[in-house]
Amino acid sequence: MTATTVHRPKSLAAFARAKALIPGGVNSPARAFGAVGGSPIFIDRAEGAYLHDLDGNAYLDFIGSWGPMILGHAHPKVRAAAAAAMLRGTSYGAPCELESELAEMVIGAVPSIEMVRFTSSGTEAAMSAVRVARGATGRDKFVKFAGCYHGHFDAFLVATGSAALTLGVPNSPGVPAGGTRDTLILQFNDVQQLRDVFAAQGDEIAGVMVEPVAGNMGLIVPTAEFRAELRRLTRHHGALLIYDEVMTGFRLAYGGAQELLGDEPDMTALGKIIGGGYPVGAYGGRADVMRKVMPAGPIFQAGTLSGNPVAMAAGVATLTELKAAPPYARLDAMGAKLAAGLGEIAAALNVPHAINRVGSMWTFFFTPTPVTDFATATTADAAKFGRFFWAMMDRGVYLPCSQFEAAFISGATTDADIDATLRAARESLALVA
Ligand code: KE4
Repeated sequence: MTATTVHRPKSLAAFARAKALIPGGVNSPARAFGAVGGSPIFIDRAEGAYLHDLDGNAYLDFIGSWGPMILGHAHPKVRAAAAAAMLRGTSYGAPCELESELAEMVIGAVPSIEMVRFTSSGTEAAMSAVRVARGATGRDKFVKFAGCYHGHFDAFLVATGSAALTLGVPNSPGVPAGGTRDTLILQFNDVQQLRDVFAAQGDEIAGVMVEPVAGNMGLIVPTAEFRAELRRLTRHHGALLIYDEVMTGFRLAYGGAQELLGDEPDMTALGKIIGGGYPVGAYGGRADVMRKVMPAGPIFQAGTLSGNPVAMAAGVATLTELKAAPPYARLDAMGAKLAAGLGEIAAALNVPHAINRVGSMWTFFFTPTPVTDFATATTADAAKFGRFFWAMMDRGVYLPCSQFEAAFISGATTDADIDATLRAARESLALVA
């Protein structure tokens, strides 16, 4: 049963058709609306800040394809670049200059990246970065944080243990115990636990992978102390610090979260925005480390469509636009207005809430508890979020379909859109209060 009051027969029929063909009717679980109930809405087209479904409904889009669409959908310059590239062929299986053009832009933008390798997804980028850290250090163990998501690589798919350090155990069938044996799960923002782990095992740890601003348990901001200790301890013990900026890269600043925060990891994983809506991931970092990647070095990694010319062209067009007309100040101002407005509305309605935001990334948590890590994030009332999600959807506002995801404001969003969102939120929060 879903809380929607709008009948969307064409989406329902499309979902029924898809479920007979594709597991769960979707090609990525996050889209199935499992966390909010009901059936996913099938999209007919997207333009600017809006999605349009098969039943003719329009929605102000706060997912933006889970981050990539910072310029808005179907941006004319991105569309034109991809179309022009397609006229020259869609995939060569051989190098082309567009790969170097996007590489130069990424290296020029991201402080920690001296050399970069493109992949076709963020998962490939993150998993390759871990393989490189292991190959470069000769060590097997690596650290991730409960609630951070780095894609579906076996070693990342581990249950989050108790508050104390736990060796990861798989939380998906098909992942052998050995696949996660060397994954250490810690708590985001827990400085003491980090110190304890490195004191005990620091010289066995190949790397630490972290979302420098977490977006996959809802938005959570790292403390300066946590980030400083991550850098100090990894450097002291010869482990590589890997920032997973698949979501935050080119989102929070042109140089990503690391530019905004003034941090310099050893490696960075990227994705989403750098493809402008096409499948692109990337990992990069210190030249001495990246030169160990095959064929320059012995660490293997490959991909048929890595560096695809059409995707590279879309990425170049996207980053060119972001550099020529940086949207970050306006995105931050709209984010601030939205967060303040939501807070005022929720307070007036006595709805317990916590709002976390950095720039254009934000999450409204249905909990009175400040959300600083996975444990506090999971105090949120996910069922209430599901009712809020559908109330907003029925008012033409498309939020991420889970309490534990970040929302994204796009550069195509206007102040009038933010005002309309606040009007919809006032009605929706009153309904679910
Ligand atoms: P992809 O393999 O989905 O391109 O990237 C994996 C990934 C890696 N690192 C971070 C920080 C990420 O956020 C992601 C993917 N993000 C999810 C949304 N939370 C993608 C949505 C989906 O899985 O469909």
